[in-house]
Amino acid sequence: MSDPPGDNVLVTGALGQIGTDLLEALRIKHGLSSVIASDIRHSEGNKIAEDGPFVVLDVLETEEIIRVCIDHGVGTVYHLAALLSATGERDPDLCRKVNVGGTVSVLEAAKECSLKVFSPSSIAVFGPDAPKHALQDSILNPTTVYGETKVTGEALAKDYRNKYGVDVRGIRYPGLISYKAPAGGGTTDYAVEIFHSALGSGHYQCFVRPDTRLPMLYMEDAITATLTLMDAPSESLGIWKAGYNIPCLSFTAKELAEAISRRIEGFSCDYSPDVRQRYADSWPDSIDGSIAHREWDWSPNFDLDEMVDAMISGISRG
Ligand code: NAD
Ligand code: AKB
Repeated sequence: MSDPPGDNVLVTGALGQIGTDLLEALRIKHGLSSVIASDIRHSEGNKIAEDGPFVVLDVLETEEIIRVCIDHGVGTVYHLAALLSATGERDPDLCRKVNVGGTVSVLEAAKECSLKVFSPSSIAVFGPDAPKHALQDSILNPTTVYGETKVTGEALAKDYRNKYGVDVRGIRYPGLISYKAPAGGGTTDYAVEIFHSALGSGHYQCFVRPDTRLPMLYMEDAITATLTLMDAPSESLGIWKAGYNIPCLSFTAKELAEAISRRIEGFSCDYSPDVRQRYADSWPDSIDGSIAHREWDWSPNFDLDEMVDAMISGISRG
């Protein structure tokens, strides 16, 4: 493989929930001008993206990705552009197009320019036939189109590694909880929205049942996991490097609401499940992240109470 165009970093889908936090962390780590944010949308209003280089980039345009990488001396791509589960199930064709097509474009650019790639997967790779505590090698039979695109993404990553030597790494992120950007149209969005409602009106109408238990993680932990994986020496990573289960939290919607009630007097939550309940029910309650822990030595810092405290103080600070 040839040398990459440079050492800079490109983030696709940078205006989204993860991109907003990851961009900030990458700019602290590598320097403001070394990290190029990109999205199909313009950056107006996103303070973090506007602070450094930004390009409008559709991930379906392979030649454009290659041009940006050459022009900006990029060596590593964090590929976050995608449609999440709720939005994806509303428009399955677009979900396949963006999630699978976008990943192919980024991997083609990586092959062409010798780029290292981070391409996230999701706990949505699992379906109802996986154990409720899903292991790294549990069966992948998702019943959502979004989940199918994530299984395909992991398979593509393995294929580009085996055939072309592209270094692609990924994490099966659980539901991520953060306050710097809104959640982007997923099933786990209730775990973010509930905080804004609690601090705003004092009431939240939750779109899943109170006993809905899912794997979750505070965003700061997800960012350190991502950077730790990308910094890990290649030889320490085994066959799962395209989609690691990671150690994370697991709690029900009711447990989350109760943790918030203990901190915000008068907060109330009622439950009115919609179609997203079906997606949540098809996913595991928790995942086993012991392989990730062993291979690249990572575990979360925030438990449920610490996450709730951090969210309330983050939103309250504005
Ligand atoms: P998000 O929806 O908040 O952000 C995605 C971004 O992609 C948006 O800013 C959107 O404008 C952009 N985008 C959409 N189509 C595009 C295109 N054609 N070209 C360029 N940009 C495009 O999503 P997120 O929560 O930041 O998720 C990022 C990645 O992490 C996705 O692959 C998602 O599946 C995965 N993930 C997220 C979570 C979570 O809880 N946030 C959990 C598991 C996996
Ligand atoms: C979603 O709910 O779609 C995402 C995910 C778990 O992949 N947060």
